[in-house]
Amino acid sequence: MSDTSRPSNLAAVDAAHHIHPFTDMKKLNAEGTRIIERGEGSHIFDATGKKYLDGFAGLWCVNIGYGRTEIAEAVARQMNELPYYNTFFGTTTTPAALLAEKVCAHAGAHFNHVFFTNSGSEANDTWFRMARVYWGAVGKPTKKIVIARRNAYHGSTVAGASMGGMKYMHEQGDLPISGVVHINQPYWYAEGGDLSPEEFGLKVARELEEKIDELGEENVAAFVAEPIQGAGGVIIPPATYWPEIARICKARNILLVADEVICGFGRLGEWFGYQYYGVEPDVVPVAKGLSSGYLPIGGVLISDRIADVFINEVGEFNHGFTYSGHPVCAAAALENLRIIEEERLVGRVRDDIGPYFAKAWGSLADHDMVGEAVSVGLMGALQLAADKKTRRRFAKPDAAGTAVRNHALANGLVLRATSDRMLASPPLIITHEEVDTMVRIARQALDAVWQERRA
Ligand code: PXG
Repeated sequence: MSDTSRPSNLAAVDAAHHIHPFTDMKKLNAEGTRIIERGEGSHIFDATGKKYLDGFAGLWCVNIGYGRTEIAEAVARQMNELPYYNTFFGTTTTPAALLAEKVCAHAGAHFNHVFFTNSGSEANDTWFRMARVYWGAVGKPTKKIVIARRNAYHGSTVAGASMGGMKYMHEQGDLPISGVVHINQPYWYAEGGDLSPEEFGLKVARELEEKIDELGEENVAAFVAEPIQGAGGVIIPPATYWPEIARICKARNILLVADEVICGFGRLGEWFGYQYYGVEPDVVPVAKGLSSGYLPIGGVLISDRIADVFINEVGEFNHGFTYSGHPVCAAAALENLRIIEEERLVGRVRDDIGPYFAKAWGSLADHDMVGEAVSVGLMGALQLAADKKTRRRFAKPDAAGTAVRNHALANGLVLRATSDRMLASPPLIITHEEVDTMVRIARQALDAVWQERRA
């Protein structure tokens, strides 16, 4: 039996051998890494025994909370029965087929098919190829360009990072690849100027129409966007934005791709973010909350319009992963969805904990350092401001965000900072009392940093 118990020098072992994602390794090795050992409900515990309220659900994913033994048991059962088999050569497995059925059941009548991947990045790289194959098969082979947005996040693989709008990612590895162009994001606080949020929402949505017309509708395959940008800072679009985007995609005959990797599976109080915004996409990449992060699994839902073409016209789609529909990951996802259904967690977010969170989190808007405190469901952001009246931001926005995050962490709350926005995305099972604790610690952190900055 392999030994995974913790040696006393684990931090040194990690520093010597482990390259972390999105991490300055020299800095991390100098500061030392935290070892997370255990999770229970909405809490995690580090190796020193310190307890943290996880206001971020791992990395936007542990929707059902930690320590759910039902999942461990479902996984163990599947491991013992069939730890692996592929879905390539005329075979399937019980969990893969049942999961495909269940995911589609929540997605709306026009979604009846899913292609499984291991992650959100792979889901985005998968539909990037699918979209081009689709248009080729329907006699429009020049429709190839994907329009995406600045400050979007769609993953770290080549197509995913290209469609993402993170400049610091594009700078590494000569991205974006050709065939990907970016338009502005609906970030009113930072970029809305004198326009009202509603006017600004329409203006940035119409950039899509202008870009399609500039490129030629016959050259554009798809537009991709997160219903609410996650890693970019929980950018909640003005109410005018999504209906206008949907209108334009329909009018110009381009595929609408809603990247639901974060918003999917209940975070916004609906099964999917597009349902919250009342729009009907053609393609939906998912991951994270599909298994609540217990095991890696993602997928791409395709609407009947696309599935019909793939099934009846394309023949073989030359694409797939060894672990597409992995039976153990699919078993974990199935059990996760069963729990979300049985405990009515989506309705709980919509009717109970979401409104409670909105009120509690929104109360932070009265803080001198908070420009806006916004949320939808259990996805929230605090915009830090040097002068909230003029929407002036700190000269060093990253430093302000990091300082608030570090204060919160020291006091037992995990919050994420994207530049000068503090992000919250707690497990869907978080209690009212835990929300109160989150807001109390966040306020203490804001107070402390506001004092330091003014000192
Ligand atoms: N799309 C969206 C909208 C995401 O948020 C991905 C795709 C990629 O998924 P995978 O499973 O390949 O990581 C994501 C992932 C952050 C952070 O710092 C966010 C993500 C990943 C890592 C860090 O907020 N989101």
